[in-house]
Amino acid sequence: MAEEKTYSMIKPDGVRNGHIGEIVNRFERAGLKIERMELGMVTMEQAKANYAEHEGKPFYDGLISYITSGPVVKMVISGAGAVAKCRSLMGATNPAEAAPGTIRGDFGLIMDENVIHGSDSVESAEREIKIFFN
Ligand code: IDP
Ligand code: MG
Repeated sequence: MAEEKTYSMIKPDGVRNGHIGEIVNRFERAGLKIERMELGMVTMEQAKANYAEHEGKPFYDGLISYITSGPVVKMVISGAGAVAKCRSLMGATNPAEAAPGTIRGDFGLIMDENVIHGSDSVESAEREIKIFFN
């Protein structure tokens, strides 16, 4: 499995509900390495760039206001197969369907507040890391 970097972000509800430590712990326990980590707001420009593929969808405006609504934790995470490993630890997009034991399954209830973001490919990761850590 190739060494990879991925971008992950604990979303405003995850930070607000006090899950930073638990989530970081899960990544580390899985053997992934936290390369960079920063608590702060997502700017409107970063939000639009990160979610460009969803522009025009019914949930887009809500998604942009949600992701800019409060502090997030921005992370660069590395390890063998880090992109897929991170997505597997996160669980399904909809917390209502995410398996127990996954981050979204354990800490989320609704699609509008699904706790965490993770890049969906190595190419997305490169693009997203540039957006958040220029
Ligand atoms: P992902 O985060 O698992 O990659 P995507 O389909 O790329 O899922 O959607 C990006 C984000 O947009 C989701 O994490 C979620 O916050 C939000 N989202 C996606 N679909 C919906 C929806 O139907 N209602 C509300 N929010 C949604
Ligand atoms: Mg996605």
